[in-house]
Amino acid sequence: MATDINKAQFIKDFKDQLYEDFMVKNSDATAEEQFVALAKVIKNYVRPDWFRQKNGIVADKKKTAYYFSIEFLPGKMLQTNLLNLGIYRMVEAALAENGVALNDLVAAERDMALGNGGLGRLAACFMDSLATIGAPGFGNGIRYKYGLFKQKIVNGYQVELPDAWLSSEGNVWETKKPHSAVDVKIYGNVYLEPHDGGVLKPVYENVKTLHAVPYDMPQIGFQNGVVNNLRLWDVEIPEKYELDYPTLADRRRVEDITSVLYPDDSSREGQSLRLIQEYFMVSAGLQTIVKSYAKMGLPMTAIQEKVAVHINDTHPAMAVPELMRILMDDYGVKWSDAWTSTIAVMSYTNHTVLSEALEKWDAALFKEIVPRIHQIVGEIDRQFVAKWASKVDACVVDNTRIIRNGQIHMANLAIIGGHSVNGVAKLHTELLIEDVLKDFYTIFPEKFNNKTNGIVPRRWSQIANPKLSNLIDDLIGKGWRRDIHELKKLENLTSDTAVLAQLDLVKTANKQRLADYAKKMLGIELPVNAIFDVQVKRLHAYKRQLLNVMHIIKLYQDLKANSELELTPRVFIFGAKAAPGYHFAKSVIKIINELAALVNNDAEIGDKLKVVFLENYNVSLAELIIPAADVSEQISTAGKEASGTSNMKFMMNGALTLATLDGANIEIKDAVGEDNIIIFGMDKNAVYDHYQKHDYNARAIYDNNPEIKRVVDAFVDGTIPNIHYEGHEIWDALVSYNDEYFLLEDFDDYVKKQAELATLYANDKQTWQQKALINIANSERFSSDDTIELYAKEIWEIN
Ligand code: 26V
Repeated sequence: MATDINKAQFIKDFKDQLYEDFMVKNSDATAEEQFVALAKVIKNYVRPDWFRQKNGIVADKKKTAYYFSIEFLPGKMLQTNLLNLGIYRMVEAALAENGVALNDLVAAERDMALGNGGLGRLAACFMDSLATIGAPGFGNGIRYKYGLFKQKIVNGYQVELPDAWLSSEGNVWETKKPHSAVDVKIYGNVYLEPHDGGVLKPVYENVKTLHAVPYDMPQIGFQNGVVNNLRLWDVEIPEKYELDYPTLADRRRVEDITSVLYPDDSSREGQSLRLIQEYFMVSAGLQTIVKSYAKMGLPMTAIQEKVAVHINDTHPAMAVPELMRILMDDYGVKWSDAWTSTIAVMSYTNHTVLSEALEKWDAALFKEIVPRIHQIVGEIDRQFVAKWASKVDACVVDNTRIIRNGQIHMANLAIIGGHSVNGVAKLHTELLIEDVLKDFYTIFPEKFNNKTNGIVPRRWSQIANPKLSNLIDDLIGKGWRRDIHELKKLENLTSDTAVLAQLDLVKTANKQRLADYAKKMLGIELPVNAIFDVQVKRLHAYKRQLLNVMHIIKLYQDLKANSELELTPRVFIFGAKAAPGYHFAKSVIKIINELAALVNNDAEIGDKLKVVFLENYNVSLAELIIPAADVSEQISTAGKEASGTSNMKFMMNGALTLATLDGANIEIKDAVGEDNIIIFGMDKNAVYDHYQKHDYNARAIYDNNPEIKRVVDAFVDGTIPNIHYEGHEIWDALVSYNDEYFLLEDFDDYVKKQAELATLYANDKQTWQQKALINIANSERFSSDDTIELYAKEIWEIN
């Protein structure tokens, strides 16, 4: 075990590795070289456990869960790996004795950003938790050459640059496994040919073959000797398939398959690419899984006893027909048996209620790219309709079938082809049942269940917030580092004024750490006595960054009207990437930056208000920002945010949540009690009421509420410079197009609750810290270890 390694042995291993890789002495090595050497030493330490877990699956015939996801967003791995191996302190000390600061090596690692937001970050938390609870659970995804774009802000605008995260040698944590490569067939024609005994076998013509090569990354459990595997697929063109791709352009198109996450799908070309990505990942993963199951020597019709496949959002939903294909075409299983097995193997998580994010494919395109899969989907759809047409209303069948109006509905495929559908927070699951997937619920009520999201506590406390962690050690001992539920003990200390004062000191130190970063990046001085009010998440209209902006405009206008106004100093911090094609979201970024320039440079405003937009929000930046927050902004329109997970990270780090009753905010409220969270605005019923009655009238609010009018007009009246175009776009969205996300209706309550919390912060810091402590204590409820335990037991039935 790695925990047995002592300092002397470690330093020898480290120096040998530096010598082997770079022929350099430690004293001459760069931080990058030292990082690579350290990572390789760690990989050597875990290799025996990693190997045992991978081989144990066949040898011990263990049931294994495979988590299929188009996104994985782990961020950096060095600290997590050291911590989980139980050698963090030893390595840190040993390196220090040799003149190396571990933090410099941490800084040298690139973020692995193969994801866009909550979906990918959740997958990364789950990988850690699966290993930590000791469950055999392997990840399956794509090894993108470029991560999500790197965001730069130029003249206030978002500019997207490629994120070339892989060094010339690749990713140090991965191991390429060429001998485990498999072939994936796309395009061409398929027809079925009768064979002996009436069996139909597919004959392929003119197909193109993609060679899928896996790269494996160890997923280390927390101090338990378990190392799971995250397998990411890359594409290659071996000599034997060269003729499939005669021109350079052909070869480039193949390379594109593992080039970027979510390629622009505004053209048919782009759509093809996305569809090929999805099939590539699903087919390569499933072929491997079935092959390894076959080695167990058990009947193919019992595969569900050893294999669970999870479809994370709809992108891997082709796993359903692909497993059918492999079982029937490659292993001769008959349709009815293959179907029984497939349903038992597959399960699906829905991560959004937004209809534009529920994937649909043009059936003709689907048929062109994956003709055999198209046939199988057609047959699944035909049998589904035949079975249910006589049992339920025609419109129920119409709303739930897979192929409709020339489109293939991927969520429908995942639901029909699996045994479990889950939402990611209580309200979200209710909405799936009552609204979004209502017709499915009438057919398959037994498939529906809730699994509220969680976060991996180690990264979001011990790693992100060492100062708070040390304080917690002093207060309740170190047991919480292993068992997060021990955080509950902190509730006994909420009236200890000395503890509250210490908590305040820790928060201030974390704010200073962030202020130093802002100074370095933006040259701006942030006053750490101010409230740090933070909103970090993907930029989307439903998340309502714009509501936050409107509040800032109001404060600015109030101060300009009366410079004597008593106002608790406030720093508003934003971090957000906008999808490259999402025009509105990009306009909001521009407006935030122009508002920041206006406010920050106004001498009259001084330190009372500061606004910063920190570019390139990613996991590492989250680890810096979240511990520094006093206020966590979770202000989506009720009913729209499936769960949210940064809300959980903020509470774990002692921020107070300012929230609508949406997603997991509701469960946070249940955990901390109404007095320790600030709730505002319409609830889901109020929102749905407007939908039903069609009675929302943004123009009337604008006309009748002078304060709102003043704020909204600031977008177009020159108050904020340089936003002529964007300002009108926003004004129109709010007034002319009737404010789809109800900002105007929620504005007054939001402003009121903001003012109340500011007063509390200014007048009664002790009560504030008391609430913060209650939040930290109760964040134990949101550990992804517990969430994944429920997936393991209730969905995958693995040990
Ligand atoms: C993605 C996109 C991308 C392009 C612009 C439109 C759009 C709209 C929605 C989405 C959602 C993708 C799925 C997703 O990331 N959902 C998030 O999943 C988290 C983990 O369950 C959850 O905490 C978040 O609430 C949910 O938004």
